[in-house]
Amino acid sequence: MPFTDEQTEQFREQGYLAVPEFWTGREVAAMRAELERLKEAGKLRNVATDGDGKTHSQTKANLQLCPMWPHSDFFRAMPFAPKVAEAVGRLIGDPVLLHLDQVFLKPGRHGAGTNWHQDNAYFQIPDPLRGTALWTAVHDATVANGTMHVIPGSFREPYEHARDPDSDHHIRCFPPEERAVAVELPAGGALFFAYGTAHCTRANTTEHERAGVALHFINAGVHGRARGGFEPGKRPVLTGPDATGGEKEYGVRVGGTWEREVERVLAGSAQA
Ligand SMILES: O=C(O)CCC(=O)C(=O)O
Repeated sequence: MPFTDEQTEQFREQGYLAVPEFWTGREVAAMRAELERLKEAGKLRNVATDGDGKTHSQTKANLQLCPMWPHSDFFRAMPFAPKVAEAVGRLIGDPVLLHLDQVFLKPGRHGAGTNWHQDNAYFQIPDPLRGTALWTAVHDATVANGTMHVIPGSFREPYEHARDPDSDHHIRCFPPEERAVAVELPAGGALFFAYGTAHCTRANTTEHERAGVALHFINAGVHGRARGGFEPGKRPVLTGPDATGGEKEYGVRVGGTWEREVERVLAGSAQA
C-alpha cells in the first residue's frame, strides 16, 4: 500500500495520518482472537489508578500488555507484515526498527482513557518526525468508545509532562485541547502519528470493549539516541541492509510469517 504524496505530506505537516482500510477483515478477526487468548491467559494488566498514580482502580480499567511479542508469535509477526515496513519507511525514512509493541484494551462501560501525552516525552529523539506509532483499531473506534484524539501540528511544540495520577506508570501533559481532532476509524483502520504528536483517548462509554494495538517504529539513525529501557541494539531491524527478518534479534525468522500466523490463529479460534 504505497502512500500518495498527499498522505506523506499530511504526516509531515500535521504529524498524523489516518488510513481507514489498512488491515483486512481476516487480519482483524485474527487480532481479536489472539487478544481474547491473551486476555484469558491473564496477560493484560490494569494500569488505571484512582487518581493517585498508585492505588489500582476497582472501577476503571485500562488494560495493557507491553511488550506483546514474548507472549504471542502472532503479534511478534505483525510488524513484519510487508505493508507495515513499506508504510513506515515512507513516513519516517528507512531503515526502520520496531521500538515497542503494546495493546490498550478498554472494557465496555468502565474502560478508562489514556491522558494526553507525547510519546517523545518518553523517548526524546531529536527530530520527533523520525519515529511513528501505528495504532490499529481492532474494533470500530468511535468517540463514544474512546478513540484516539490528536493535536495537529503539536510535534513542533514539546509540552511539559508530569506523572499521570490516573495511571501507575504514565506521564501526561495539558495541550491546547481546543485544537484536538477526534480520529474515528473502522476496525482495521490505522492511525500513524509521529512521536511528537500529542494524543489521548477517553473513556469507553459503550457496552462493548475497544482495543487498540500500538506498534512504535523508529528510524535506525536516531535509535541510539532514544531514551528509555528499550534494549538499544536489540530491537528488530525491519528494513535496510541490517534487516534479517527478526533472525538476529529473536533467533528465529519472523519475516514472511504474517499471513501464516493470521491463518494459524483463525484456525485455532475456529476449533476452540
Ligand atoms: O489506545 C489507547 O487507549 C491509547 C493509545 C496510546 O496512547 C498510544 O498508542 O500511545
